[in-house]
This record gives sequence, structure tokens and C-alpha cells, in this order.
Amino acid sequence: MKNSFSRAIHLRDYRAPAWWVDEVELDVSIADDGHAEVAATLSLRRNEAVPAAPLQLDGEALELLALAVDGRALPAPASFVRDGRLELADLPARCRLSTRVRIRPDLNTTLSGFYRSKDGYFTQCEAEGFRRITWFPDRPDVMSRYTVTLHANRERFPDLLANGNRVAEGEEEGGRHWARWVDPFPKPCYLFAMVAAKLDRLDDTFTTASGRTVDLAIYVEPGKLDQCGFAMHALKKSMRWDERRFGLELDLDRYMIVAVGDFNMGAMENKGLNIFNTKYVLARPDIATDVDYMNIDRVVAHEYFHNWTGNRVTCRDWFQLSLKEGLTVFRDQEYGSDEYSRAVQRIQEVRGLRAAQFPEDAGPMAHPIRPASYEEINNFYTATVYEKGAEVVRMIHTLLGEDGFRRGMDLYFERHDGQAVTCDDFVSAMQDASGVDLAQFRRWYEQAGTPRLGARTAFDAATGRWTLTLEQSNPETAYERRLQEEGLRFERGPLHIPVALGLLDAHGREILPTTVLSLTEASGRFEFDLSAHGLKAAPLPSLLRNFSAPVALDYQYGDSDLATLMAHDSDEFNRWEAGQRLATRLMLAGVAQVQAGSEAAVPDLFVDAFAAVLAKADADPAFAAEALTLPSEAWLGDQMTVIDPDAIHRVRTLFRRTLAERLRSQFEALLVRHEVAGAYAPEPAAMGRRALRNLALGYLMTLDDSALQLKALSQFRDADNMTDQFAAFSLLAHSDTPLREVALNEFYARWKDEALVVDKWLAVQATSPLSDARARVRELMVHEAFDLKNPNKVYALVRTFCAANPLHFHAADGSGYAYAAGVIRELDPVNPQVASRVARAFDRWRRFDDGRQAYARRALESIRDLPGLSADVAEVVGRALA
Ligand code: B3K
Ligand code: ZN
Repeated sequence: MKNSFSRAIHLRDYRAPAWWVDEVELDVSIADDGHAEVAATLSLRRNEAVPAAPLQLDGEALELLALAVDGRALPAPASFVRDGRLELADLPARCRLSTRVRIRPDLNTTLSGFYRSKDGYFTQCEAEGFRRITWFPDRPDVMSRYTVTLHANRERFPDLLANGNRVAEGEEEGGRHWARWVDPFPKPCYLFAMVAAKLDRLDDTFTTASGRTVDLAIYVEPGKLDQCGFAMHALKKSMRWDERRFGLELDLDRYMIVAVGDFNMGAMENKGLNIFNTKYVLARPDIATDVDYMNIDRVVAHEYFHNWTGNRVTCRDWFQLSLKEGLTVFRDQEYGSDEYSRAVQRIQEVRGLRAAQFPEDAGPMAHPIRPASYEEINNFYTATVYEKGAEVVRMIHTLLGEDGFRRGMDLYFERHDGQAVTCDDFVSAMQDASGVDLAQFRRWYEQAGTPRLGARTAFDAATGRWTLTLEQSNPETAYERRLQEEGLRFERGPLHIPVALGLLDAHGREILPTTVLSLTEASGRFEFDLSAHGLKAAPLPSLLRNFSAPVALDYQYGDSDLATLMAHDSDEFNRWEAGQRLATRLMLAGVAQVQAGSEAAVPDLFVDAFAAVLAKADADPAFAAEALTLPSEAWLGDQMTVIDPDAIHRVRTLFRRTLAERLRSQFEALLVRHEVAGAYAPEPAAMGRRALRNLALGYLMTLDDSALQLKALSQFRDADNMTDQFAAFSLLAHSDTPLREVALNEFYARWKDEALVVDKWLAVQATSPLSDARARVRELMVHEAFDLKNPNKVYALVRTFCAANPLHFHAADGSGYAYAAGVIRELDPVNPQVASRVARAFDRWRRFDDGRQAYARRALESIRDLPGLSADVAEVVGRALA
């Protein structure tokens, strides 16, 4: 943990390392009392390309026992350590440096470095965890070959794993054993991994396109072998997909995935030894929902794809994080689109982007996908770096086309395989391979903020000329203000925005198929000759098809234009988008009415447009489930100058209930029609039908009808799969009826031994709209099911409450804020990374009324003033208060 006064680190200060580490030999011995000794020998070579400088190694929470150069021990090793750095001057240009340290994995609650989870030991090194294992230049541009020998008690830790291939193993005295692993690929230390545990293993093999047979293994806690079949299936699918779509084959003889229950994030792409949160490995029809299956598929693929985009070609420094994350998210999105419905995947991605990234751009943590400065890199594994990063890669794909993009990828690997590079190198490869000028496009990497794209149209019926005027504006964000304070100059300017457009006539027939325009100036005029179509009225534009750029579009669509687009646009994404736009507009009007003291009403036009989607739902149930989902309370709030969570909740509830009343028989018919027969399978068509059916049940449950409640209860009790059980359970748990307690008790009693299902039980209570939600969440903090040390539990209960229950987190009496601040203060000394993620819930605090702001400020200050506050939380809270 760094101290809270640590200064920002700047991209412009990047210097190549003065020393390379060609080889690393690690000898790790886990003692029976829970500590471990790590002996490291680094083969050092001076980097002749930069001026000579002392060797500097990073270390954190290490007890240095011995230090030697070329076998000669240096006395008083601690005297070489200052401010968390071990510095050695006057070393020979090539030498071998040996260190021996003691570490305490049993006490390591940060889950960064080497730590204990249940009965085993695991690592997490990205971004800067390796320095908690041994002294090392902990930066991604130092790439080394690793040989790792692990020693531990054989009975307790039969599985000793590290990256690469096991080359030797043996017995030792005292019931101990050892194993040696060699990773043939040079790698940065953030990709290092080791595991010592007692695990069950699922084995499989995969024959690559070039005919090599690779061993695959998934390791899980004993007794869970029946829960890893799907992850293995996903792994093989993604391996095949990467061969087909990108011509990329696995380079290893052995690929392992280890699942662990205590893990800060989703998963980690360590070379040949991925370590995963159990949430993204374990699945069985009765314990995992369709959404869980889909997430497992995507995360397994994501980590696998990193083997090329991230591991073979890695980042020069952490400012370049989006080089590997944006690109790999783009790749896993494309995988998802090829495996499931492309339109539905796109809708879900954009919904996610708007839920997390747009507010990030609008809040105190705003940063571009390649920030110029940071205090704590772990705070920058953000929606911006990941999801906006993927949007930026997607725009390059849109501008270059599939073939051009593929040539760019090929050139990128040709040039940079085995290197640590920058985002600029990636863009250059894309530009050079395609001939498309991306000079101005690069601004997306350095400019924060969600651009607003204004559109105006004019039509001359006499000549058939239609004109589109586009204007972009790039509002200043918290990021530029901060750069200024840090004395960094920055000029904002227009971005290169690809705008995909189609045109419809008054009957909804397409008269211009999708065309991509490039807006490169602050404003641009685009003319179209439509005389051939003999139009009497202006055409209806379908703008920003498939969400061709991560911008906020301002165009004055009429309500009936939106209804036409909803019904007829050939671009499925924009069919969905039109519905969201219409719903957002009408619901915000309702909020204004409520605020003015009158009652909101749901216009007939909206019910009719909605009914039209319902009528066509059978053609594509997965799409219909998306199109019939109203914009979230958080999204509605983000559109307001001052967010009013109570009025928003009231109006959204009213809209849902009105739709249910008016379309009751249609919803009931869906329930019957889309019953999925046969055994559960996480397969796209069935998933879509379950989603639609459970959406219908959700609407019907707003009617407070006891017959429907009993229907939900029997679905809850009788479902043979978690998707249907969980859908009914959530609805019952959020209903103000006696069945609520019945469902909560039965669900817990049935699943209390399945940690991931208990997380669902917690999360459902955290999102409850009922009036006792806050009291319940507080009570659950001391329930046996909760554990502050386990990130999944904190995310399920605390973060879900703060991030997904705006009604109660933003309670007018400040109790939600006080609760969150209390948890953050308690969590910070335990696990700063997780505490910091929870603290992000305060990002929007200035968007609320004065009363709420006063409470939020007090809560934030109480965190800021915590003695010994971590750098992680200090950065987030400091920015929020700035
Ligand atoms: N690369 C890891 C994330 C590491 C986060 C460190 N705080 C997982 C991923 O993006 O695939
Ligand atoms: Zn990733």
C-alpha cells in the first residue's frame, strides 16, 4: 500500500529501463506456519540504449533476508532499501543478483501478490503485485524467461503450478514435495502466476489448426468438477474462433485455468496459467443463470484472447493499458457476436457503456482511454480503458472494414510479436496496413469526455436533395482541469467520428442502406441526391447505426418518427435505440410532471409502439426482451441536471405498471408460448425465450395480483434451472407480500453452501426497492453469509447496493452514503482495491440536490480523513472532493 501522499505518475516521464532481466529463477518454499520464503536470482543486463543508471527494484511487504551479486553476499541488505525501492549502483554490465525474502501470504488480505484463499495459495500480479513476491523491476517493459521451483507440504498442497511446462518434480523430507516449471516465453512479471493447493482437475485436449495437440486443464476446489464443463467448452470454442477469425493459434503445450473464490476482479490472463474468479468458471444449470453462462463464455474467451493481445504483444507501460484491454474486449465482443445474436450483444454492450462509461466521462474520474497521469494504476481498470477502449478499436474496424482491420492485426503481430509497445504502435500498424489516414483519429486516445453529436437535416422536395449537418462538441471534463493543475498543457480538438447512417421513407422502407460518413471537423455538411426516390416528404434518418461511435446523439426526432424507426429500421440496434429514446423522453416528461406536483401519464403512442414490438416478439425473443426493457433509473438520472431518484423511481414504476395493465393478455400469452421444453441448455434460442418470458413475468408482477404471485412462487419452486428460479425469486423478493420472506428463506436454506448462489441472494436484497432495503443491507453485513474479506461478497451486497439501487443509496436522509462510507473505511485497510471500487459509487454526488450533496460530502470527508488511507481510495475520494 502506498501512502496517501504519493504523487501522480506521468506518461511524459516514461524512460526505458536501465536494466533488462533476461532470466528469473524463483525458488518458493511455503512453510507450514503460513509464511513463505522466496529466493530469486535475476540475470541482469545493462540496457546499452540508455545512459547508465543504478539498478532499481520495487518491493512491497517483503522482509529482505539476504542479497548477493554474482554469489557474493552484500552485508546489511536493508541499507540498500529506501522508500520501497532497492537500489544498487556500480553493478557490472552483466551480473546475477540474488535476493531472499520472507513473505506472509496468510496475512495478505489485499489479494494482490501471493495470498491465501481457503486452503490454497494463489497469485495476482497485475498491475503491481509481483513486487509483493520478490524484489523486481515491476514494469511491463521488462520481459524475462522464468524458471520457478515450488516447495510445500504434499498432503495439503498436492498441486504446485506455475507458468509454462512442468519439467521436474520430486519428494522432500518431512512430507514435502517440489515441482519445477519453465515458461519458454519471455514475459513481463505481471503475467507471472503460481498456485499451491489441493484441487480437482478437468482435463481435455485441443488440436490446433496446424495439428499440434495441446493439453487443457481446469482446476477447481474439490467437489466442483461437475461445474467446470461449460468453461472448458467455452475455452475450446474461443480457441477455434481465434484461429478462424484472426488466424491466431495457441503457442503453448499446456493451458491451465485455476478457479479461486477470493479474487479482486473477474480473471487474469497469466501466461498459460489463467487464474479466475470462481464466478467466471463454475456453472451448472441449477446454480448458474443464462447471464452467468454468457459471462463465463465471454470471460474465458477474453483471457484466452489476451494470449496474443496482451501477452505476445504487451504494454510498454501502464498508460497503454487500453492497448491490450480495449483490443481484447473488442475481440471478446466479436466472439460474442459470432456465437450469439450480434444485435443483442451490441445492445447489451452499449447499455453497459452508457451505464458505466458515460458517467465516468461526466464525473470526477474522467480520463481518456490512454490517461496522461495516474496515482494508483489499479484505479484505471475502468469502463473507459476497457469499454470505451473497445469502442475506439471498433471505430477503427468500421473505418478500415473487416479485411483492412485483419491486415492491420497481421501487421501489428508481424512488427511487434514479443515486444512491449504503445497504443501508437497499434494505430500505426492499422494505418500502414490499410492506407487509411488515422492521424486525427489518434485524438480518441488522449481526449476524455463523451462527445455530443448534433445533427440537423434539410430536404428540398423539388430537387430531391437531402442535407445532413453534423456538429460535434467535446465538453471539458474533470480530466483537463486536473491536467492543468498538474501543469500539463492540453488542447482539445475535433475527433474523427465515423457516423453510420441509413434513410427510411415515410412508410419505413429503406431508401439508403447503411453508409459510413467521417466527421473530422467541428461541423460537416453531407448532401445526398434522393431524386430517384420521388419522395414527397423528408426521409427519416437512422443515425449512428449500430452505435458507430461512442457519442451522445442530439437529433430532434418526433415521437412518431421514433415509433416508425422502432417498427421498421433495418438496423436492429437502432430499432432498440429508437424505443429507448422514446421511453427516455416520455419518462423524463413524466418526472417533470411529478416534480411539478401533478401525476405522470403514459401516452397511448408509447403503449402502442410497445405493443407493436410485443406483437413481433416471437420472431426474435432475445431482441424483444431488450426492446421491451425500459431505460434504467440511473440512465434517466444521468439525463437530468439535478437527479431526483424518488421521482424517477415513481415514474418508472408507473410506466411498468401501466404497460402491464394495458398489455396484460399479451404478456400472459408470452408466458405460455415461450415455456422452454426439455432439459436446460445455455443455447442462444432458449436463452432468448427465457429472457422474454421472465421479462413478461416481471411486468405482470407489477400488478399486485395474487394469482400471478403464486405463479411466480411455483416457478421459483419448480424450475429445473437457475435462470427461471432466479427470475421468479428476484420478483418475489422485491414484492411487498408475505411471499417475499418465504422466497428469501427458502432460497437461502437451499443454497447456503453454494457461495456463488449466496452472492445472488445478497445482490437481490441489495437492489430491493422496498422501504426496508437499507435496514436489510445493514443487517446482512453481520449475517453468516457475508464476509468483508471476500470481494464477491462485498460486490454482491455493498457495491450492488451503492451502484444498482439509486433509490436507496441516494436516500434523502443521507443514510445510504453514511453506510457506504462506513464500509469503505472498514474495508480500506483490508483490501484497498475493493474499497476503491466501492468508493466509485460517489462519482455522481454533485449531480444531486444540496441536501444530498451535504450528506455525500460529509461521507467523503470521513473517508478522506481516515488515518493511513490507501492510495487507491485516496485518489478516488480526493478527485470526488476536488
Ligand atoms: N488483466 C486483468 C485485470 C487485472 C486488474 C488488476 N487490478 C483481467 C483482464 O482484463 O483480462
Ligand atoms: Zn483483459
